[in-house]
Amino acid sequence: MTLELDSVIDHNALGLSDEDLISLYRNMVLARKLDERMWALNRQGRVPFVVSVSGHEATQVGAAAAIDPSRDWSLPYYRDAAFALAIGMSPEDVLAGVFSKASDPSSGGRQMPAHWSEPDLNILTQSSVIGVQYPHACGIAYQLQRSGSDSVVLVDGGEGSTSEGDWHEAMNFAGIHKLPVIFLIQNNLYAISVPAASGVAGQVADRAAGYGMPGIVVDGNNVLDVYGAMTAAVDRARSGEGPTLIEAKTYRYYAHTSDDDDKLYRSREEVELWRRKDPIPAFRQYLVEQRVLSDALEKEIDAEVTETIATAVKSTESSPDPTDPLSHVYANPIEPETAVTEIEQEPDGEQGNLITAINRGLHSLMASDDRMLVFGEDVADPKGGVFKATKGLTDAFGADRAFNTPLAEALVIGLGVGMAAAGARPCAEIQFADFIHPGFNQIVSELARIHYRSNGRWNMPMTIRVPYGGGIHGAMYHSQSIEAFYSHVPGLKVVVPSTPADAVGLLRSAMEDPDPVMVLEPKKLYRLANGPIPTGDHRVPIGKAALRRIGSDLTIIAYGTMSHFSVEAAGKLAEEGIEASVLDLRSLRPLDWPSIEAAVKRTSKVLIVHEDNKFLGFGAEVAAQIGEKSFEWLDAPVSRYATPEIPAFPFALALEAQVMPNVEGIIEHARALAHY
Ligand SMILES: Cc1ncc(C[n+]2csc(CCOP(=O)(O)OP(=O)(O)O)c2C)c(N)n1
Repeated sequence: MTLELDSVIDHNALGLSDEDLISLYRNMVLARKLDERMWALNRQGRVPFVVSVSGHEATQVGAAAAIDPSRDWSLPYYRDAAFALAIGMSPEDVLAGVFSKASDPSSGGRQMPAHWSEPDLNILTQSSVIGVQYPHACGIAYQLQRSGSDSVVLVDGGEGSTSEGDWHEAMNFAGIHKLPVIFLIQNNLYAISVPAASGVAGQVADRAAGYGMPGIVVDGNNVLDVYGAMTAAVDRARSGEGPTLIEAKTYRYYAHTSDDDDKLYRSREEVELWRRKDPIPAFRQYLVEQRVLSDALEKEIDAEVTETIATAVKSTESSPDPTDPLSHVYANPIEPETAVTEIEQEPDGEQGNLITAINRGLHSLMASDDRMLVFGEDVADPKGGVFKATKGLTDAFGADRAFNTPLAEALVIGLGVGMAAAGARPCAEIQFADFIHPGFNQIVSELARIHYRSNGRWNMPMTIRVPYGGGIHGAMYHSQSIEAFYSHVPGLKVVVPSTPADAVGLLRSAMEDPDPVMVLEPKKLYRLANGPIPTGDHRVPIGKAALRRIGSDLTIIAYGTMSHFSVEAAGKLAEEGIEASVLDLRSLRPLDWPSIEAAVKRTSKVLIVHEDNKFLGFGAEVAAQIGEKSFEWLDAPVSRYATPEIPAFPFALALEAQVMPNVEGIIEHARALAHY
């Protein structure tokens, strides 16, 4: 499939005026001179690190000219300084990143330079992680398409990034949904030192065919060629025809970054050869021939750009440094302050099980907020999820609001990032916790730290529902407990309901929270846990534990299935005269420390139970905090009952029964502790 282009090197055919041409030229000169200035600042020891754009100016300036930042979105990568300038960031903005100043609009000095972000220009924050931006672009595009907008999304990267799974997952999704996305790959022949021949099979542009979109190659050193291809792709996207892949062939003149030595892997002859194709003199020549650029105007532009940069360097270098590394971890920081001291009363509601509660909760939330989108593998009707949690949502709310994604977990999370940025309320289902691992990067490196890394300028209100845990004959890949991995991550909130009412209430709180929340659903309890299912806007606050039972001999701290088991165990312990409290944490991050502390003070003995393995499991954190902060109140060492050090539960019931914590085991551990 090819995209038909008219004569792309004739600016008249492209509808560009003389002023447009001069603007393109000035932007290219500005980017080059600023790049050279930044490189010099680095060599003078005034800035620690720079990423160079020199060589890529035509590609980036041509691309920026084809989109409108007042309505279109862009996800530029770290080499995109010329793009950033051309789309509307100022030299001061760029330099504020390089000098890591408080005024850095991208991150307030939190990220390396050239990690662009500017909500006012619809530039979504970018990280250092290669390839993660592509699913974000699709999430934004999905939301734009769904809302009937004719805006488009431009996402950039190097040819090296097209080896990442995220790129392929995004290309696939964009192709399936005919999303208004333009994938612009700046092929400069190297990914740091690795030549494209060793990193890319075939031609990047040829890959488009496999994803049902046009793939075109442009001369990335010819700004008009790039602009022509871009405007055609933008027109295509605006008119609903779908995505385009553009491969711009170009070259970078300096090393990968100021920390790299390109002499190790590129000959000087090769660099010189490419320098002869420098896009700026070539365009200058074109403008002179077209009588658009006179000597006088060229000098004027040179002088103006030089002066602009000098002024920007001066003002930025002396501007204030950032001062606060602790703010903006969460848009809604929650610090539990009061301890629970009474057994939580059940709300009113029809009796039902946990999975029914989740399904009803989702229906209620979808009905009350049309920004909410539910997606994941098999979630759409008629299947409605492998556990039926999402049953009926597609029928009730439409195929655009409750839909199946391709089998690609990084994409699922990455889509949510883009959707959240574009104003949706994404609620993703990961089919089993065991399969969330391909999405780890998108959760930990992206979703959870976007608020922090953008200095609070982007929020990520996304909920991820994850069935987890054992006890259902699920074996090694349908039984895992993943809470320790994710509770470790600042920026993420992690909750675990163990009753139908909590499932509804925590889900609502998660969906209303401006931060990403992972809801771990103990799938053993889907049908085992029964209770009232509240209707209306029942909420369970994030960061609030629940006392399930009160006894004075010891406290069992648990969550999920183990909370359920602990209540049963406490009942049996009472028959032998041991009175145990059961504290169901419900929220792992933030942790309800006041309620734990109150429990320690009340009973002086604590047993922590979880079905993850013990070493560095969540209980280690709880035990450490008790040891640190409440040691004097203890009458016995904190005890932990958890799974032995095996990778996951075996399939055979006879084997699983030996390793998964159970009611009898809780009783034994509690008894030993009570008699300590
Ligand atoms: C996931 C990931 N792996 C490795 C790196 C280290 N790294 C940074 S840039 C880069 C090369 C990228 O090359 P390419 O995508 O072609 O872009 P270019 O820098 O050439 O413009 C690598 C390997 C990273 N940042 N992220």
